[in-house]
Amino acid sequence: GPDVVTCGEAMLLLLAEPGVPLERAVHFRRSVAGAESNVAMGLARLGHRARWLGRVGADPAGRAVLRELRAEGVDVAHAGVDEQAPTGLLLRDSHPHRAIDVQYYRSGSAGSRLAPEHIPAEAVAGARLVHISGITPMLSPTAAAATDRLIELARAAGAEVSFDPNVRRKLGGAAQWAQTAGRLLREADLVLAGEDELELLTARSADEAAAELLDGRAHTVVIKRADRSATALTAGGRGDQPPYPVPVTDPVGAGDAFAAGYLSARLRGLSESRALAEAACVAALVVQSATDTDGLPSADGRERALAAFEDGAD
Ligand code: KDG
Repeated sequence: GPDVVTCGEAMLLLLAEPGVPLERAVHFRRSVAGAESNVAMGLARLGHRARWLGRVGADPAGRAVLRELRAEGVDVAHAGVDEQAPTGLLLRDSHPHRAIDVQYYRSGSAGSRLAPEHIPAEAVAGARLVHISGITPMLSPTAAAATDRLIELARAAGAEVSFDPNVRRKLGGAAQWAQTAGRLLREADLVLAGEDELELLTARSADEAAAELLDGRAHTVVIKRADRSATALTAGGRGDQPPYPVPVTDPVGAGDAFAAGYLSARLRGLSESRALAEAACVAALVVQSATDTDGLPSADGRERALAAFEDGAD
């Protein structure tokens, strides 16, 4: 079985040629988007057994998504096909110095029709970690119920639950995010969240939110900041990680890469400070290339990059 299970909506990504606004773009590159499938891909590249759960349509886009995930070594044995609804589509452009224009074509998609009955217990059996994001429960009430079922199954399997809110304002208003993803924050053993996300979801400062979560179920809260630094808070104290200075080509996917880097280190039993360094390293590699996933390193690539970053810091 897999070490890690993720669950969400994977979409076909059409990425406009660099620097060209979406409505002017002529050439598009086809790739796969989806925060949770990105994390699965990141972990698979780093050598872990990662499974993605979710639904695609019975269409060419769905077959392309599953083929790409499979080719990356992601286990899609329990991914499903919806005969009645299309695969979600994401159109975006890419520019290092302005906000990226993201257009979703996903309402009523196969992925958003995910429901609890699509998550069989055997899909989670044996997993050490289940990673979820706030996107999935925002897609539909049935997808929210599927997320709850996954958490129940994780508990039954003795797996840890990690959670990244992944707030995307196009998917709902602040109140809806606070309600839906706010609840999941309190269900997670490990939280990886943006400072602004913690503020939005809890109406408190990120430090106050983290302290409350640590008083509850969470053993670790990692706060990611706009300046790309990160802080891990645990019962034992705090650790800070500066960002590795790299030129940013395409920032999308940085959070997923950070999660994959961090979770990989924790799965390997490494220290909190090493996990933060690996997370920052994997994120720094992803933002230097196009798409959400092109720059995701192998374990060897991560080691070489970390060594180079540490050299550069001397
Ligand atoms: O984290 C990157 C994601 O935002 C992207 O892949 C698309 O999952 C996605 C979403 O819902 O925005």
